[in-house]
Amino acid sequence: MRKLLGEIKASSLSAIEEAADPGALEAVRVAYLGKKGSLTSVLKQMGKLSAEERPVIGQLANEVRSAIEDAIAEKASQLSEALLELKLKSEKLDVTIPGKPVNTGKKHPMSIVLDEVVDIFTGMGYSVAEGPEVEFADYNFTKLNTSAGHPAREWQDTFYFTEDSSVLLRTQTSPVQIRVMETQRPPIRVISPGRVYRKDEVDATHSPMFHQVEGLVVDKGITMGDLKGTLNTLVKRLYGPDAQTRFRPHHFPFTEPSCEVDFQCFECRGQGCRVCKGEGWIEILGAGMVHPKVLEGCGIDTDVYSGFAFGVGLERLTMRRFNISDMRLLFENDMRFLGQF
Ligand code: 2U9
Repeated sequence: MRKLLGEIKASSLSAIEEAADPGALEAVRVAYLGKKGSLTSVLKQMGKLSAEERPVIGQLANEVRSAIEDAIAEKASQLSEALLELKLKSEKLDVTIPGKPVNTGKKHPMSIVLDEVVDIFTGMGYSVAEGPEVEFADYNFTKLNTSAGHPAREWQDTFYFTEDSSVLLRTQTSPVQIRVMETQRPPIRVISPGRVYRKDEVDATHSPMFHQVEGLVVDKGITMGDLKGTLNTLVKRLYGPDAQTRFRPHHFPFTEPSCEVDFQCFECRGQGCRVCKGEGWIEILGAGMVHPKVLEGCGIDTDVYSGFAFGVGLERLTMRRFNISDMRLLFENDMRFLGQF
């Protein structure tokens, strides 16, 4: 048995030495130390030995077991080191390679301008009001002094949902302000940005969907002077302190008196050029004093209160701000265009 143990030791140690990978090493361990391993079967026969031989052979067997276990542990650590070495070599990392550029998004030019407009008006104490894009004709037209039969209510101008023309896609954000006046008492200072819809063919200056920013102030003693001061502030903050404005009489059903506001052409300073089509002035928004019928319809006493309102197309504001000649560029989402802002 002593001889057998010696052979087991010698053959196991050489098998361990030859194991090329962790799998092979485990196979060697099972072959010698496993339940049916050669050392284990020798130990099982210890009972057959005489009382004198048993402790001697037992000690020898334990020494052989320890030697095998130590050799396996040593080999395992050698193999894992070699494996790590191999991995490090094959996965060599070049920290000097420049990183891949990360594409960060940018604000859409209309968002840039809208954020500026919101900033300008919230700075003057206004809040921002929003409302539904699917509206009642009552709110979009009737309450804005635009009664049945008015040309703006024609089927060829407005997207209606119902045969009786009572539900539509809003053509302006004014209904939002009607709701504000119905639920809040003056003083009122709101702007209402949002999408609006009109049956227009797409071209360089028209789209069936566009964005408006409307504003409304209702308080005691509000005059056309407040309106002019407010819109001058808006235009100068957007287009620079030198921007000049011009107020022309106009007509809207919901304001009386009404006006259109132009600002002096930035290209020719009023001389007339290609940008302003020889006019010297560029139309930018519409405005006026809120019609007394509109105020009364919302339960506001016109003996005590008056108000002004204005409306502006955000696309037009953006096109003027960045000198963009075609509205379609704002909707096409071409990154070569949008990346410039
Ligand atoms: C209430 C009462 C009155 C909003 C106004 C305009 C004049 C105007 C146009 C600008 C270009 C529409 O986007 S556009 O096509 N808007 O000219 N809008 S006054 O008047 C209101 C709003 C709310 C309760």
